[in-house]
Amino acid sequence: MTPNDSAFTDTLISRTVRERIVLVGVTFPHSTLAVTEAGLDELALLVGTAGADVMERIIQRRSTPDPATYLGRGKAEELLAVCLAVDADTVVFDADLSPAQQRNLEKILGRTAIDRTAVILDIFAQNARTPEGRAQVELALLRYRLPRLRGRGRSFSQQAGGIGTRGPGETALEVDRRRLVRRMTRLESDLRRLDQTRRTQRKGRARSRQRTVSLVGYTNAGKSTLLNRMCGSDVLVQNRLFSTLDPRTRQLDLPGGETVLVTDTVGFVRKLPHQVVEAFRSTLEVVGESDLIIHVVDGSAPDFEGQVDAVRTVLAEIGADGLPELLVVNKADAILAQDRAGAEGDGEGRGAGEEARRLMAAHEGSVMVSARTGQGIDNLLVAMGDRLRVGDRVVELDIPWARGDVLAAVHREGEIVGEVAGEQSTRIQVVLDDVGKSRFAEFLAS
Ligand SMILES: Nc1nc2c(ncn2[C@@H]2O[C@H](COP(=O)(O)OP(=O)(O)OP(=O)(O)O)[C@@H](O)[C@H]2O)c(=O)[nH]1
Ligand SMILES: [Mg+2]
Repeated sequence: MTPNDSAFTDTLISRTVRERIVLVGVTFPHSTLAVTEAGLDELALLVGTAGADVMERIIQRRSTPDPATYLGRGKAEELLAVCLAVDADTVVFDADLSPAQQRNLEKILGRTAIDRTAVILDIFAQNARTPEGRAQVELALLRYRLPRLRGRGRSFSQQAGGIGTRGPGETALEVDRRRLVRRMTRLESDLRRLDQTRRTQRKGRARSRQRTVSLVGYTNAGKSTLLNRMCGSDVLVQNRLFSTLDPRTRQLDLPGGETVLVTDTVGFVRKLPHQVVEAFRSTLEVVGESDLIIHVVDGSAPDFEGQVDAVRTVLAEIGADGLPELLVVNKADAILAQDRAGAEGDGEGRGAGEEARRLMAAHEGSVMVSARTGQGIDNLLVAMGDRLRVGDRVVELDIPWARGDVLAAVHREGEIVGEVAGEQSTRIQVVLDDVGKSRFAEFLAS
């Protein structure tokens, strides 16, 4: 892998002026203006995280997207006028643009037109740190860009370094599309190799029956802060979207005496691009294999219920929807502050606590915490232990003295509740989960 081949080459370009952005949303008949507005609010956050400024936003109502330009022709002209008025560099659509729509829009507007996926990929490209994270992001970028190469004129080349254009220069890409495909194949095989290594590590963990817990949640919900609070670690925390891309695992002792491994991973967002989910599949597999999912919700966010749904959608996409889930409403301190402000009469954020309590009432065993102040963390640790133990059962095993290996394994993998020595064998009462139970099935006492 020579550095020049990498899609990251251009991310090093420092932009002295911040890009000026116009956001575009479209409301279709099955949706509402409020939903479009919420989508644009979030897109504005994403754009801000990517390092650009939103100058203006426009919304159109349509029955269906225009196949050529997404917006209607007239609205596209109006958009051009807005771009000229605010001197915008780039237009960002809160939708998926087809490569043809993107090209046509750029022709009409004379500036870069990109979609939500491009913004998310851009943030990922800026945040990727480890070789694996970088390879995953680069692959996602290339998969997104390959169908968009043809005919994107050189007229935008002076804009190199803007959102959605960082990475390999257009000309270079046009020159050798085949080289690009080769690069993708190479990345895929690199990732497979890294995946293999991780699988082996995971097998080791599975053998030792170390319990694994995954922190999942909407981006910026406070997952990394919570991991740091629980495990006394120092994972990067930022008030930015997608600050964590690479999974971090820490060991945690629960009050019940169990030791578990807690993994913090990439945050989710509405309409997480499928290129991202695909590229991060191996990372996200960790989630699918955990014994317990801790779903962290930012209870102070305006639309946390929508965020909960978005997280569940992604969980289903990665096959992790059937796992035991513990709902944790985070930022209790901020919820309280919002309620106080509401009570003092400015109406801002009124009822945040009430809404959070409603969500918790709908999820048995959920807990409210503040990862920042530490409030509720003790309860959370107890709840984790309880939830992990639900899957466990006390079973009785009859193990012949001759099988010292099995005896040792049982002591290692289960919690011994009682043991009675017999003539030929020893009878053990032990807490085992379903996996452990099936492993020692042949020694189950009748
Ligand atoms: N008020 C308050 N802020 C919090 C709390 N927990 C986290 N935050 C803040 O929320 C922001 C995001 O925190 P992170 O821990 O980085 O969130 P994350 O879920 O790991 O985010 P990504 O990795 O970007 O998906 C930071 O500014 C934190 O300081 C909390 O309990 N109360
Ligand atoms: Mg994080």
